[in-house]
Amino acid sequence: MANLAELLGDLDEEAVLEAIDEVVAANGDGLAAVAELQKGMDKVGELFENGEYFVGDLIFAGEILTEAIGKLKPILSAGTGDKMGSIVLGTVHGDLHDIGKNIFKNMVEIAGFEVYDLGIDQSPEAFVEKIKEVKPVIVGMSGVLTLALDSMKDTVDAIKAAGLRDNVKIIIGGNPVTKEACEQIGADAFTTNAAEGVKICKAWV
Ligand code: B12
Repeated sequence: MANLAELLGDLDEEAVLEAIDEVVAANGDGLAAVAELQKGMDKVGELFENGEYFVGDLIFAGEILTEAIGKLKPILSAGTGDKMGSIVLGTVHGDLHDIGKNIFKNMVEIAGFEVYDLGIDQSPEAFVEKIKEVKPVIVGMSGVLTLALDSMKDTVDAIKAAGLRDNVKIIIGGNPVTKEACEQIGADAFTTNAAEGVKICKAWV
């Protein structure tokens, strides 16, 4: 059987999209394919750390992953039935990175959540307005710059000031988040792994 992780690691777009059908047919559902794609992203990350891949390769890997997940979505959501709940998600103010946010978005949508994606560089006010509008169960904040941690704290403070803090669970993600940062920011959970983030959200609803 085609090795999806290896193909994604090699950035072979066409082969990844072809192999998905094969992996789905062999396993009966799309879950094995998602696991393989995650492994492939780990490989891309390792090659980047080793200096073999560059930023452009990371971006391309993110694009292949988005396409692959798009192809898997109808298969994965077929048995999901009702929506699990809604999530307001965004990359916080000052930060333009969104590859990790988009991976989490895709994975949590597959798990059955409805995601309102604000996009990148989102102010605390933008989060507050969207929370008022759609009344989500969960708020997800993403950021990879060190300064994103300050923006995350400002956003939680704005949510508190608007009197909305008790209505939502807050999860933060992105490379710089830690347990200590999570406590200082006042979020309910943190993770540097999208799959773990999905598990946490599922446990909340
Ligand atoms: C790709 C990249 C870019 C791309 C971004 C493209 C895009 N559309 O996102 C481009 C080239 C545009 C870019 C720009 C810049 N970058 Co940059 N970038 C990176 C790089 C190489 C990878 C980041 C990434 O995508 N990682 C892969 C993803 C999958 O990982 P992740 O984000 O952690 O996400 C995972 C989890 O954390 C989780 N997750 C993420 N979000 C969320 C949210 C929730 C709710 C949950 C549950 C989970 C979750 O799910 C993901 C999958 O498991 C990093 C270096 C590195 N090794 O991290 C530098 C890095 C982040 N960049 C850096 C810098 C400095 C910049 C620039 C300022 C460069 C410049 N001088 O112009 C600008 C920033 C502009 C700005 N204001 O944001 C620095 C940050 C330094 C710092 N400590 O603040 C880094 C660390 C590079 C470095 N070593 O110096 N960058």
